[in-house]
Amino acid sequence: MQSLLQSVNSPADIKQMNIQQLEQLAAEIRETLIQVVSENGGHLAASLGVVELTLALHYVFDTPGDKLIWDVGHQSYTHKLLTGRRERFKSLRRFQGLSGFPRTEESEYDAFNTGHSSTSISAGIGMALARDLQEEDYRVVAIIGDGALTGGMVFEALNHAGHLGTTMTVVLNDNEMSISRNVGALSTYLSHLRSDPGYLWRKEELEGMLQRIPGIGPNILKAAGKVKDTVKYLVVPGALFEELGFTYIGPIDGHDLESLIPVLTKTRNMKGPVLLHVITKKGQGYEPAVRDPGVFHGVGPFDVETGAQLKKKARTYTSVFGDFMVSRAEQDVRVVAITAAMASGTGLAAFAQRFPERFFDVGICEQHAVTMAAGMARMGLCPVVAIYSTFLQRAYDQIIHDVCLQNLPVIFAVDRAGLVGEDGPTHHGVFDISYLRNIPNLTVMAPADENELADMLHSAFSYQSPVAIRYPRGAGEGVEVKTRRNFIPSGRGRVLTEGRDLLFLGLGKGVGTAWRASRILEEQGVRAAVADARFVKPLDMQLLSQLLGRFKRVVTIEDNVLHGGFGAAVLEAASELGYSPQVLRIGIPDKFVEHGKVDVLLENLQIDSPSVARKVIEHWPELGRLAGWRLLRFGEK
Ligand SMILES: Cc1ncc(C[n+]2csc(CCOP(=O)(O)OP(=O)(O)O)c2C)c(N)n1
Repeated sequence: MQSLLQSVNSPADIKQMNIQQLEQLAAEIRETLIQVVSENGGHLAASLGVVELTLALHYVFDTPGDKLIWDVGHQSYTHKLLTGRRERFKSLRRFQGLSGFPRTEESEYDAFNTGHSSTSISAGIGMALARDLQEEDYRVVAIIGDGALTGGMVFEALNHAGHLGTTMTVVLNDNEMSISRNVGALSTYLSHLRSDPGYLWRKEELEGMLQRIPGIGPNILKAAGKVKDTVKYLVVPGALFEELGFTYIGPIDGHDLESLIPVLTKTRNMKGPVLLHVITKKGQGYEPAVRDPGVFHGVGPFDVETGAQLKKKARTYTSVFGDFMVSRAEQDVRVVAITAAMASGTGLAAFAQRFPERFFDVGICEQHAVTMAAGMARMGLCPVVAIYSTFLQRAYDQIIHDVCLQNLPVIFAVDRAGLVGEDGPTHHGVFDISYLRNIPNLTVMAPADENELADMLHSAFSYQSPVAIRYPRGAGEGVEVKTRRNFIPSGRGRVLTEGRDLLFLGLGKGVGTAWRASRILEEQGVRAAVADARFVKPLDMQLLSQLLGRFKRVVTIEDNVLHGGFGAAVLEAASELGYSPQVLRIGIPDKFVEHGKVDVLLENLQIDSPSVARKVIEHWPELGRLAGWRLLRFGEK
């Protein structure tokens, strides 16, 4: 059969197709998605679930004039294939290739950049208001999952949209899944809507029945407002959304193009806010993904035949955290664990199984997670909140206002700190040191290896004040995690190797980089001391004072932005201590870092070990002369 996908260069090309052709196209798209993601890794299950929905949206709406806003954006692969990016699709998530999320810089069809969840309705309202004020004529459609619907911003936006009455469409893509199974009362509400196709009919029947009751009949709906509300909540589909001012349509089968196309065409001409409830299956069309949508939510390279992942699992920081939590909870009944829809990503799955009554998945609600933890700490529990660095940005005020201002002993396990790789700029965790180290009462630390992470977690429980421990994605340094835990006093760094010519002061992953750079320099006769700062707040002022008294050349290394980061903290401390060393700060420059493998990004930013060693010599040429000409060349390929 001739490939249809090969003939699609823009959405205009699908508008001529009939349903059968669209169905064939859907099958070809699925094949492409599976093939490319099996090689590059990516968000497969969500994308497979919206193939027909995406086709129908592009069939009915006129993009890029009409605006499609993909919430989170991880499900936008089909959209990319249909909007002129088919030939580049093989480069998905690769360095300098297509992004895994919508990017306005990448295509005029991407109406808004997304990556963090629950933003699409707010952005859509903004666009719809701009359209009306500028007297333009286009449609705005926000496509949001039932998982993303649990985020607080969505409620703020729904509340506002209903009040404004602005014309826009919200497509609720309901697959019952967040990354894991969706949680919350709203999720239960949606499942009622899903499971009872007789709702519409029942409502009519019930109203008819009420009309017939003598005495109360005709007036009941008017007179007994409360009764009506109760009845309505029970029987009108989508009453919750209707009450908020939306016209609710659905639920409809999101894999059936024959329903999707006419219903979307109808909503296209409706005034005011409309919510179309679409039911889909995560992973649709690929058995392994349907069977295990959590694993195939964000998956590494895999074997298409079996669905087995190709990379062997090395011991990660995340798993060290997960194991620590289980053993700590065994010893201390006050320990509770909180996640914002990332039970498995944060390593808390085993904890959840073992201690279900002490495990809380709040949905995609980072703010709520933090303030809830504050409440628990206030009452004597020991809450540990595990949130990725990038998503913790959402809860900044809650960290300050609800936790730190009351000096409550909440422990923040800040996973995915530093560069995260293929998910790119929306997901890199490169700001947390800057945004946390200025908060009074908060201790901020970063382990140099897996064992240090376990020791830091262990120690944090004794500090009796808020603590944030930030650690990177993926495998650690390959260090054994000892069974005996060491207590690390607050604000105590350590020297790893002595040296003569310069001091490397590393934080977290920066310690390993420093160590490897020092080995390269050592081979060339330059002797560098290496210290593991461990704390960015409080800094070890005593150790710093000793070291700054001995070293004029200091290199700080971190995987946070340089602005306001660890190196900046060291400069401030040096100034306070009355030292003025020559400081070379290595870290993330003042720009958003693209996607790509972490190693490739580090090399590209010249913050990998060979680049650091080379920079040291460029910065202090006298060290190069000391060691001979070869120094100027190392790091070159
Ligand atoms: C603020 C924020 N927190 C957490 C995440 C991680 N995350 C990405 S997708 C996702 C689940 C989204 O579920 P849903 O919206 O239903 O989409 P589906 O994948 O089921 O299609 C989560 C928790 C995120 N992107 N943003």
